[in-house]
Amino acid sequence: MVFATQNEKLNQWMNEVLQMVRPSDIYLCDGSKDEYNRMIQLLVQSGAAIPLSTHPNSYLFRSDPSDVARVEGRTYVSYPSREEAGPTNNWIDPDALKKTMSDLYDGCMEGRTMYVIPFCMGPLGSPLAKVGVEITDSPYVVCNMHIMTRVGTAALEMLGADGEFVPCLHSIGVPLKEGEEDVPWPCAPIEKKYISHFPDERLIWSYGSGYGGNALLGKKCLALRIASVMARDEGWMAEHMLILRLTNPEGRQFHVAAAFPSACGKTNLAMLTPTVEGWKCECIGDDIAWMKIGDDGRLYAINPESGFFGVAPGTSHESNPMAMETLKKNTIFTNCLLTDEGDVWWEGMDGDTPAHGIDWRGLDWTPDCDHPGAHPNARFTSPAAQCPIISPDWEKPVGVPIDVFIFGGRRSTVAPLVREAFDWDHGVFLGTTAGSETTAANIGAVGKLRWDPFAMVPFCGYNMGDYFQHWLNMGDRLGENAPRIFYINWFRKDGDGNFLWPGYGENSRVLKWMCERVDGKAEGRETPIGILPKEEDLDLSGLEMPAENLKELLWVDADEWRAEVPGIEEFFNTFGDRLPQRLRDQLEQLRQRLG
Ligand code: O2Y
Ligand code: MN
Repeated sequence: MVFATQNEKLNQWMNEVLQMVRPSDIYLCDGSKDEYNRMIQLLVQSGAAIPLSTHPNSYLFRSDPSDVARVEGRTYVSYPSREEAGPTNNWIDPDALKKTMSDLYDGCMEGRTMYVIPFCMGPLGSPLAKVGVEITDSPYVVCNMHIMTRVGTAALEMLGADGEFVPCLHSIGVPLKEGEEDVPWPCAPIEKKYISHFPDERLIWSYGSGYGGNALLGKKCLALRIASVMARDEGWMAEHMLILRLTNPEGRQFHVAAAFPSACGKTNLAMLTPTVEGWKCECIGDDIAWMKIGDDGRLYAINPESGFFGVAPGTSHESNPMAMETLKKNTIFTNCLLTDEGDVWWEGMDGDTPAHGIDWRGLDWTPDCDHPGAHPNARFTSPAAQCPIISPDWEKPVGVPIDVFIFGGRRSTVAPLVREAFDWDHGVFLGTTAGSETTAANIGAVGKLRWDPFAMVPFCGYNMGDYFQHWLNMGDRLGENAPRIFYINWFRKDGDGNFLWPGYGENSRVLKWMCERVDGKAEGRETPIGILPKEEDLDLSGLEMPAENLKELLWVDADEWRAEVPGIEEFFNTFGDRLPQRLRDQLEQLRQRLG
């Protein structure tokens, strides 16, 4: 081996991988700026990265058209028994999966450099932080990991001689034969892609994709799928949640953690610009929260990431001005349109649509093309520290104390704007029954309800029935210190198909009501499905909204809710006897309250 670290276990693993993948070179990342710049220059020279004229130190990448998003169908959670993975995960027996993947990994880095990326998830030195080491043959992954995690020497120091780390093996799966020319985005065909998790071993093996969550293994693979298992075993929580801080005009701080299925505006809420007078919002994280009970009995949250991997289309100064500021420099763009001025553009951005550009596939594009210029899952990777409203405490090692949990989903009917759970068990019931209607962005029928408990279906590393029980257990331990739980729906529509609620910054009005509930200042109104604000409880000052809209937003129709119950029951039955009895009891209580 060319180098060794202080950590014998790491040395041994690197050696094993080295023998298997047989790279032409090996490089240990130190995490420095200089390293990032050298790597980017390499990518510019190879034609994979395009420097932008308009954003300092920022680059555009175009992926292979077959490699544009997380591939849930090729993502596996591998335990000796299928039951452990549960009904929401793809499963293959670990021996069989390892055999298949070992054959693929055999010589897969020939002609390429094997990069070793030590990284830390969570602020360095935090009691909640975890170390991972990703081995990859993709310099694009190295650059993205630099932004999304704390890479390099500091992570190795944290690991020390006998610290534990999560081994994350990644290959794009395209060895380069001598003299063979590379392509800008090498990757394997779909049937050879595997995003595999071996939770019993705390091990990740990813093959064939260079994109996002398939390849930046600290994010969904480690910080959610593997971490959710660690959290269950160690008594903490790894959740698919943004974290934000609200400060009221009197200076009292409230910390909120919120989980939504995709396409519900999670990044926008994480960087909210409040419209409600005197309230301030700070961002702590936009995607993942790790939470542990502190010495005072409260639940403390950290953001394990150090960057945002945000979806570009739809991001604008109207929907998310803070994200637009964040991505002005030091940003990697993937699959956006390149304008003739050397800028990036995507559908839903403010301003004029460019008359001409080069689309995400590298082809000439004009507005009359029948396809978008940017891929709908085009991304920006930006340092979180660049967000103008990043909280000064976003890297506080102990985290921030959570007051409020929010779950939500996209429903055009039935679900009101906001409701509060009666208690913890009812809140867990609301999280379990979270779901969204499918939109044109999903595959399949539009408008069909898709269950996504806690927005964790693609990310829970074990049987979700047990995961629900873990939530109940955490509530038992938190007791009176448990955060209050709310459920929102920003997306209710009127009979003509128009959204009833303006959304974006106006969502601060709903958050204000939640904080007032925590503060004991807002009374609310009991309904069979939870506690709703009375119409006068919501601060709508300065907002022009017809009275009938507000009525409809807060309307609870018992008949409509009774019609929901069989669907919930059917969904619950998919978990068999792993579904906690306490959740069946909640369903029964709902049925009774509805009469
Ligand atoms: O397509 C991908 O690989 C990205 S998915 C993603 C990225 C950032 C935050 N959340 C998600 C998600 O799928 O929840
Ligand atoms: Mn996410």
